[in-house]
Amino acid sequence: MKTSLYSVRMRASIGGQHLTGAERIVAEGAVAETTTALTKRAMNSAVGSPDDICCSVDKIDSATILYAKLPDVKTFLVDNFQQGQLAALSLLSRAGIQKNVAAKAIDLLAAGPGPDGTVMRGAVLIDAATGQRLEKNPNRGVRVSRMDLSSDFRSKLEATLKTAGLNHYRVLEALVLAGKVLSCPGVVAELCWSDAPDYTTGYVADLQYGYQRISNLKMAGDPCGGRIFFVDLTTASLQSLIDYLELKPVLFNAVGTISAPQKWITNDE
Ligand code: WAQ
Ligand code: MG
Repeated sequence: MKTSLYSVRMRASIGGQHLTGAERIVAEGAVAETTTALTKRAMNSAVGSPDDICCSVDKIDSATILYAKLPDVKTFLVDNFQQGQLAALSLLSRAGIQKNVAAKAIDLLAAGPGPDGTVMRGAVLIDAATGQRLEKNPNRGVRVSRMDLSSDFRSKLEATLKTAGLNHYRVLEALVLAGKVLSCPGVVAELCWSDAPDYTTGYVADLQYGYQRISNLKMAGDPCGGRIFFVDLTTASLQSLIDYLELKPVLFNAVGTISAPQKWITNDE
């Protein structure tokens, strides 16, 4: 009989604010060690010791798993975060997001998208056509879950990313998350940068151009960050988008092309 797979999810908070989270899909024999590893990660957060850590484990119906290929990876080097945000604006606009909607989204992440400029636990959903925010709870947002690498592919991807100089765990995790988001019917593009004060690289992802890293999207030391998913409600309903992002199990078993970093060239039309 095939081994059962389990979704393992962790989230931790401090002072009522999101601190860290992670999601994995692992074989039944690896559930215990995975919850330990994720709990350790929360306990060792640079920000402080969490007030609470929540680990959930759910069995996955293997018949519902989508096997998919990760997006291509590009890296654009920018001189400062202002230029990085202009690059994000340009890449979002190329993905089909109107400039005013994209500019508003960038300002929202920079200000902290949660209530009173806080960090959200999940992502903001924005209607790509109108710029309207769609998530029901602006503190929680939509949390993408139930995605991972297939177990025999993990070491291969780690080696590939290492060769490309991208062996930070944040790259691998964000690439997997962006891969799942892009596989969701109705998603047009994603904008992300970390809430970790010392991690300034972020990305814009879309189906055509893939995972496009931008070396600097915020001032070093800035604790704000987040994710915004731009969605097309003419091709998918809000509920079907949320259900897919939260519940559909997606396992990646192949990588796209990984390009060498290139300097961002401004191409104002
Ligand atoms: N679903 C939805 N939103 C999430 C999730 C999730 N599973 N995990 C995190 N977020 C949101 C949440 O609002 C966080 O505050 C925000 O994203 C940032 O999370 O190629 O590390 O874990 O060099 O800080 C991107 C660039 C790094 C990596 C992103 O995000 C690279 C990162 P963080
Ligand atoms: Mg994280």
